[in-house]
Amino acid sequence: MKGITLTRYLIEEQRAAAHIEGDLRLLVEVVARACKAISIAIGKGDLAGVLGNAGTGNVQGEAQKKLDVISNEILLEANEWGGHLAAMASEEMEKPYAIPHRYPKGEYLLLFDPLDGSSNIDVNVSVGTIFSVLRCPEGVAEPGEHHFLQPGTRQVCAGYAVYGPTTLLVLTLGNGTHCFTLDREMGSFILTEENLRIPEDTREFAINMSNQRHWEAPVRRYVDELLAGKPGPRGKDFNMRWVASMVADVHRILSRGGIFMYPRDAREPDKPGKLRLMYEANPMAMIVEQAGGAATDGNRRILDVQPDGLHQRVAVFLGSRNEVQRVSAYHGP
Ligand code: P6P
Repeated sequence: MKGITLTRYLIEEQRAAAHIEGDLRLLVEVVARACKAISIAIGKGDLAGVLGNAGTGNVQGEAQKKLDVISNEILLEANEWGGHLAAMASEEMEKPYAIPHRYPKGEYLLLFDPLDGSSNIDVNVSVGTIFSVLRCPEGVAEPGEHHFLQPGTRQVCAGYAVYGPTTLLVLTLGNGTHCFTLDREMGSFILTEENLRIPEDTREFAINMSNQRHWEAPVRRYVDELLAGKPGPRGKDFNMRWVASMVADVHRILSRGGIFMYPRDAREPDKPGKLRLMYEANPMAMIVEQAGGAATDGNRRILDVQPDGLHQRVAVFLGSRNEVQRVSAYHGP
């Protein structure tokens, strides 16, 4: 398995399963190349003056980091000319990005959170890029926002790059979840783990405990039972991790199991949660399910949610299947 580059993996997948049309292979390679460029930009940090706030806000009303803007531009510039996309959508942009008329269009829609967890960037904690790929509906030359509003089950590809001690690319094309490590000397992503599997049970949970008083009853019950440990109803002790960078928390869960939770809470009762469905929850849910895990919003499978807005938010419970099923069961029918 060692030494297989992303390019070779995609060519062999295309030959074996033919479920990867040529343009999808090109799309994945272009996104991977953009993630390499983002990794390099992040790695320079203060030396390149790319830390700190950009002095602008995004559609979410969040202050943009300089690297949020830089990462978004890297992904747009890398993908707009290749002829594989009909349009793009980003957490950093209110409306979809139309492919300039000077370039050919393709059949895919690319959605991304260019730099997830960017509040961590200034304190040198792992951050990442999350992306999701949908098909553009037949015959649509100028896709609008509504053409993106497809349930997560329609994704043909999902992945993330995590910029940590190493830069990793985790990818699914619907045929398992696989991990590639960036060989910085070669400049290539090398297949380092094929068919990742999330253990069905775990002793580790990830949630921002400071919000505990704002949670709904089922989440409070579930977490209280975890905290009660061996003497409590679960009969075993649990450990907790919270990086506050979804990509880092999800990658740990893919690597050794766990449950990640960002429930809705009373701080903003009109919002169903903090995380965004289209370019955070959906791609992560596909990646996790392809690795044998589960992902719900407490009541429904995340991938089944019919979107009604490009930037809509959703509650997220994902990871080890038996734990996700338990906390979802506490939410009732
Ligand atoms: P909190 C990062 O801002 C993010 O969108 C996710 O990556 C992360 O899981 C979550 O928000 C952290 O939120 O409220 O704990 O800072």
